[in-house]
Amino acid sequence: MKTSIEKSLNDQINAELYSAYLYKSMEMYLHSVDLPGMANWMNVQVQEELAHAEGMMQFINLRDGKVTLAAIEAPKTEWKSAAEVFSDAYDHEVKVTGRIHKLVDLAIKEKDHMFNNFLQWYVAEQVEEEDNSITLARKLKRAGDNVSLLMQVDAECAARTFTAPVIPGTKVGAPTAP
Ligand code: OFO
Repeated sequence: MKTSIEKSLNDQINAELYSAYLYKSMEMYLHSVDLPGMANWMNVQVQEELAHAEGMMQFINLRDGKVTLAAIEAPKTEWKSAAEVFSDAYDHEVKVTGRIHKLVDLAIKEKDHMFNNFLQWYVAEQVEEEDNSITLARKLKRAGDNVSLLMQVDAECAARTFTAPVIPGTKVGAPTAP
């Protein structure tokens, strides 16, 4: 794998781990304001982000590259409301989408078709990542200070469970051999 690709993918691993760290911080904030369902939703999101990073690490290893872990930036720790949390999550996902698209541009520039093919799962995943957070951000904005509506959204979020995503070409989410 070319050095430029190895470096950019290592940077993206750091960004995915930062996403996990940011969502963990959001989870802790939501616990602190007694919204355990939304905290659960964020906990699932943390696990998703770790799976995204793991898939990239496995891809680098498969291509005989080297994963180099770097410091993870400290996340924001306070928000004004749950609505602000999910609105921030959406803005963050839009940024991540932009980063993934830049990686695709690099794969095309370097004519690395394996890398491009690998990235397409992440391109598709970002549609869901953006939609999940904007849907909740909108619901919470509509709920405003209405406690019963807020509790309704919290109950919905409590039902979210983690299923490891299946990332093609990696062992992430792959069924274990009998
Ligand atoms: Fe890894 O997709 Fe969210 O950040």
